[in-house]
Amino acid sequence: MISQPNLKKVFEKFITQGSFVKAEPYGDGHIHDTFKVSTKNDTYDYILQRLNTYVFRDIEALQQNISRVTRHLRKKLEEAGESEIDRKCLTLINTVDDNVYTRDDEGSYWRMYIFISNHRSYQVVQDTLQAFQGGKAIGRFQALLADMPSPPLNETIPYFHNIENRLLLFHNALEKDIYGRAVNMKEEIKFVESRQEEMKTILRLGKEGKIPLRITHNDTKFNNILLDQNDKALCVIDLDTVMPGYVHYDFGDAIRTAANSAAEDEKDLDKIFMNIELYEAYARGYLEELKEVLNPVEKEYLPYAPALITYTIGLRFLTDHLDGDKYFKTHRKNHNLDRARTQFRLVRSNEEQIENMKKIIADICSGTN
Ligand code: ADP
Ligand code: GN1
Ligand code: MG
Repeated sequence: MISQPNLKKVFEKFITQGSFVKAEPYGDGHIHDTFKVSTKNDTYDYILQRLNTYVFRDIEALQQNISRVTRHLRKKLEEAGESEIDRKCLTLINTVDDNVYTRDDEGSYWRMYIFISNHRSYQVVQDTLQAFQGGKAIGRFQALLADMPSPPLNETIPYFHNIENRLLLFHNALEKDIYGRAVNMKEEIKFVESRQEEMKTILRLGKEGKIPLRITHNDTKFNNILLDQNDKALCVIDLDTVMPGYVHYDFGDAIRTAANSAAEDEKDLDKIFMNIELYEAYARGYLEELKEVLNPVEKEYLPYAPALITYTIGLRFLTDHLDGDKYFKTHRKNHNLDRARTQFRLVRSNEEQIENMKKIIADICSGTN
């Protein structure tokens, strides 16, 4: 943990109207060190982040993407005549030397955003209204980014959701087994291997040209979707992985978290299942925004996306457990292993409910319900 005076010093490298009062760790992200800065004599409070350079190797390319994406979103919201735009899209703060990030004396990279005031953020979704609004938020986000002018966005993490890449990294880590942890993962290894071929379906459809690459968010965990005080869609945050992808990645990751009956790291696996009502509510919100845009093959395969992404993220947790917890922040022993087990239980629940999931999407798309 970095000391308070340093946070004040970093804060002061950014251009604001007011002055620093205090900074406190904020939120439940797994990647960056995030602080909320409270101010005085300023319209805003701020989110200050020390960026994770193990995960993001090219900060210049990362910040260039975020700058382009946030400027595009702002323009679209302005054109649509929206009010309170500072709460509806992220705003990067410039530094005194006219950049969108800075470095401290230790060489760490920092960026700052306006703090989205009066928002609600959920680790576990409580009702269908929240799920529906989450779906609207991501659907709208994708629709607003559809006409981003070229050039294409930088790939901030190459092959991020590519399952062939993830399987390769897993098998490499398993072979090395540096920390001798594989011995406690026999069930999980069997689970991974039994499904590795079928999980390549979306990638195959992409290679065959049946589903297009679009601009997707790629990290649609529910706590990256902020709702307002009435639980209405407010702002999609955590734009680090916005880059070309398949819509299934965003749909799948959102269902993984929005329709999970419990937390991502719940240890009691009997508590883990996909809540089909939350799935339906999210899908309705999402497709209300995108039904006219997606092609028939994209729609047909949406029901398979939750299992794919939940499996992929489970695989990443397991790989990080083998690697010695270098990627995701962990807060207890075997945290990544617990997370992986939860994901795999959820995949089973997805699989058990696939017919229902298909019917729901088909009904929404044909407008029969
Ligand atoms: P990570 O990649 O580590 O998940 P995020 O960018 O998602 O980092 O930020 C972590 C948390 O900080 C978010 O889940 C959210 O609670 C909070 N947060 C991030 N940006 C903002 C913002 N502009 N306004 C309010 N809260 C924010
Ligand atoms: C990370 O950044 P955060 O905490 O919202 C990760 C996602 C995982 C998620 C699992 C850049 O999301 O890919 O799905 O943890 N982000 C990155 O909770 O790897
Ligand atoms: Mg996040």
